[in-house]
Amino acid sequence: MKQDLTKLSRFLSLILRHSPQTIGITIENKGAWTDVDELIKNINRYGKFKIDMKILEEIVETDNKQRYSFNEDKTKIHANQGHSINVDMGFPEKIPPEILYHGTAERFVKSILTKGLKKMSRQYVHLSKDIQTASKVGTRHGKLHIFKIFSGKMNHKGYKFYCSDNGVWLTEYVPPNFIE
Ligand code: HQG
Repeated sequence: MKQDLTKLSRFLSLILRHSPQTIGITIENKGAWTDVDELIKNINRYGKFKIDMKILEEIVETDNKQRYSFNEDKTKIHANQGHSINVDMGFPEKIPPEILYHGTAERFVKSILTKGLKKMSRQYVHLSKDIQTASKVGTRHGKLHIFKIFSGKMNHKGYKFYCSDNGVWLTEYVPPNFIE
């Protein structure tokens, strides 16, 4: 029986971004890398999924958001972004486009307009380069609301921006006056 790779990919997200202790592995602080052999061994030992190198390679290649990547010799793997555990991804600072978008749920709108966009449980606030991507992100939370973010103006004022390898824009905090 072919197992559901989407479910396995979600489980990988949980392990590589939020909770490596679930299967008893460790994640390096620098780059958030983890050992591939150990990951495979421990996922299998955990018992919920069956995985080998071929399946892991398939997930890395086909994941719809390109969430994961290997190092050069494929001995290590990491999630490209989205961590809640404290890791140093070493993202270089990058000049953002003038406008970025943030998709969220309507029920958060009032709070966001008062307090600004906060990173909540993650390491950064996540911003999207287009409305379509922001719609997908926001719909996960409920009735969609999309904010326009004046990222260019923020950057001019000294706010730093980063872009993950899979194209997600990241920043520490967005104050209300840069949100529309
Ligand atoms: C909201 C997915 C009230 C914020 C996506 C969001 C993304 C506030 C929620 C990535 C707030 C946090 C991240 C405030 C922020 N008051 N609510 N002051 N400030 N919020 O999941 O951006 O599929 O941590 O609007 O594609 O939704 O996991 O962040 O609704 O790239 O790969 O608090 O996760 O990628 O939710 O999504 P999240 P997000 P993956």
